[in-house]
Amino acid sequence: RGPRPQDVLRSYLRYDEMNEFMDDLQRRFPHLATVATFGRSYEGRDMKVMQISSGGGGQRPVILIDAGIHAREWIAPAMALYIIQQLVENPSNADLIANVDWHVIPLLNPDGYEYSHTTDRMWRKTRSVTDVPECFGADPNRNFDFYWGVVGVSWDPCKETYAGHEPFSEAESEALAMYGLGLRGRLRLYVAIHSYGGVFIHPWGYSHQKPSDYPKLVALGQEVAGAIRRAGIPRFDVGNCFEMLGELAAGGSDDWMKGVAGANFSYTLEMPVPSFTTPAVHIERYVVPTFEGFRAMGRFVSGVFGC
Ligand code: ING
Ligand code: ZN
Repeated sequence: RGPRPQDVLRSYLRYDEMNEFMDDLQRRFPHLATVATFGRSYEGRDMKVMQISSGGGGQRPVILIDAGIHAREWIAPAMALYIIQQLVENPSNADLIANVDWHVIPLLNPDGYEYSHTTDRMWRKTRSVTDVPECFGADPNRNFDFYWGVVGVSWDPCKETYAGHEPFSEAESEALAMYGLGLRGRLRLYVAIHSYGGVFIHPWGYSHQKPSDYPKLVALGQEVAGAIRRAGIPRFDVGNCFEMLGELAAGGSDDWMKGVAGANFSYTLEMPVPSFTTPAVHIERYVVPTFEGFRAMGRFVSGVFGC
C-alpha cells in the first residue's frame, strides 16, 4: 500500500508516492474522494486532481487549490496533501465539505519536482526544451494567457521567470487553465500554494489597478491571515503582488483564474517557511497552523455560497 496518512507530515513525497496516497484515499473513501487525471506534463507524467465531494451531484460551489507549480517549493505539495488528508479522513472537518466541493492538485509541475529531487534542488521551472539548447523550461506561473508578458517576466529561456515563447506554451499551465474553465460557474475560490514568505496575495499581479471587488478580496484575506496567525504563525500578511513582493508579475495563475475563469476569490499563498529547503522534520510545524487558514476559507465559502 501507499504512504500512510501521517507520512505527508514526515517526509516530502515523490510524484509516485503522491499518486499512491491519493489512490489509497479513493479506495478507502470512495464516496468522498475521487482521483482524476486532467493533463499530461511535458515529459509525459499524468497530472492528477483529488476531487473531494460529499454529494450534491456536481452542483456545489468549488474551491480549487493547486501546489507545486514551482519545482523547488517542496512544502507547497506537502500542504496540499495535508489538506486532502484532513478533509477526507478527519471527521471534525466534516462541516468544511458539507456543501462545498474541494478540488486539490498537489503537484502541478511533476517534471520539475522530480528534477529538483534527482538533479537540482533549486529548480523552479518546467523541463520543456527552449530555443536555447542548454536551457530548459519556462516559468509556468508567467505563462497564463491573461496580460501575458506585460511585466515582471524574462524573455531569456535561461532565466527563472522566462514567460515561454507564447501563452500556454507549457502543458502544465494550460492543463490547469482548462481545468479551471471546466468548473464554469462553480469556481468560487482559487488558491495557488507556493513558498516562501508567509503572505497571502490577491490580484492583480499584472497591474497596480485594483479589482472592483478588492475590499472583499482583502476582507477574506484578512480572515485567513488572522486564522493562521492565531494558530501560531506570528507574521502572515495580506496584499497584492506589488505590496507584498515589491514587483508586478503578469501571467500568473491567480490573475488568470479571476480574470478569465471567473473565480470570485483568487489568491497565491506563500507558505510561512524561512527558505525553500525547510527540513522534512519541520513540515508539521508550518503545515498544521496554515491549515487553519484553509479551514477559514472553507467556512467562508460555505457561509457565502453554500446552501
Ligand atoms: N512567488 C510568486 C512567483 O510566481 C507571484 C509570486 C504571485 C507572482 C502571484 C505572480 C503572481 O514568483 C513564488 N514564490 O514563486
Ligand atoms: Zn512559486
